[in-house]
Amino acid sequence: MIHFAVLERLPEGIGLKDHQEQIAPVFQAGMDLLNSGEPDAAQEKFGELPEWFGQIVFMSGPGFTSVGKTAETTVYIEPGTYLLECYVKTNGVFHAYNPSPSAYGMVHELTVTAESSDAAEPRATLTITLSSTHGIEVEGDPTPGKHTVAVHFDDQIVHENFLGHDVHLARLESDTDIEELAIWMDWSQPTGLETPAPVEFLGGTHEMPAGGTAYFTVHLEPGRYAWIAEVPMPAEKGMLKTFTVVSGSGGGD
Ligand SMILES: [Cu+2]
Repeated sequence: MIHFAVLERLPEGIGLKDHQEQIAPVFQAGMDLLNSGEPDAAQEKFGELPEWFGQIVFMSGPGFTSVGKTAETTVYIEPGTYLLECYVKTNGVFHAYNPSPSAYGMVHELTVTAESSDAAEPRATLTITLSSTHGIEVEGDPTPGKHTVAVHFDDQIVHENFLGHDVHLARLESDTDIEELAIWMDWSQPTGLETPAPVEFLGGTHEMPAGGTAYFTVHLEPGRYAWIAEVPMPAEKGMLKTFTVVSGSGGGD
C-alpha cells in the first residue's frame, strides 16, 4: 500500500514507547470520533495529548510513496532521538497505531550521533519554495528524466490539521478527480489518507521548520502531475500546482 516516513525529532528523554503509549492511541481515539461524526468529542480527545507533543520537530522525511515505488529524500539533521512514522490509514486505523496492545505500529526510533556522515549536499535541478503566503512556487523546467528537487521552507505555520506545509508529487490520470485528491490530503477527513490513494504518489518531503531545506529525487516521464501539500484545502492555499511533462523536451540527467 501507499506509505511515507515522516522524520520527527523528539524532545529530550522521550522515545518510541512514549509515542506509542501517549500519542498514537489519542490520535486513533480522536479519529474514531471524527469518523462517527463527533467533532467536538474528537477535539476534547486531542486535548489529552501530552504537553511534549508540541515540542516534536518535524524534519522532512520521504513523502507519500505508492506501491512499487521508491522514494529518496535527503536532509541535514542534528544529533538526537528521532522517529520515522507513517500515519496513512487503512480501514480508519492509522498505520502508526497498532490495535494490538502488545505490538507497536508503523513507527521506528533512531539515534543520530554527532559523527558526520560526510555526505555532500545534493545538486538541485528543480527548486520549490514553500510558504503560507505564496504556496508552492517552482523554478526550473520539469523535463523528462531524473530530477533532484530542492525544497526551501520559507516559513512554517500550523494548519487546521495540526500540521505544517510540505510537498509531494502526484501523477495525474485523465480521470483523476482533483477535488477528491484535495480531500484525501487531510488526515482528519474520514476518507483522508485512507488506502488506496486516489492517485499514484512518487515521493516528496514532509514539513520542516522555517529556513530548512530538503531534497528529493524524482523520475519524470511525459504526463500530467501535481505538486501538492498535505494540508486541508491545498488548492485554496496555492499548494496544489498541476504541471505537464512534455516528451522530447530535453531531459534531466
Ligand atoms: Cu504506512
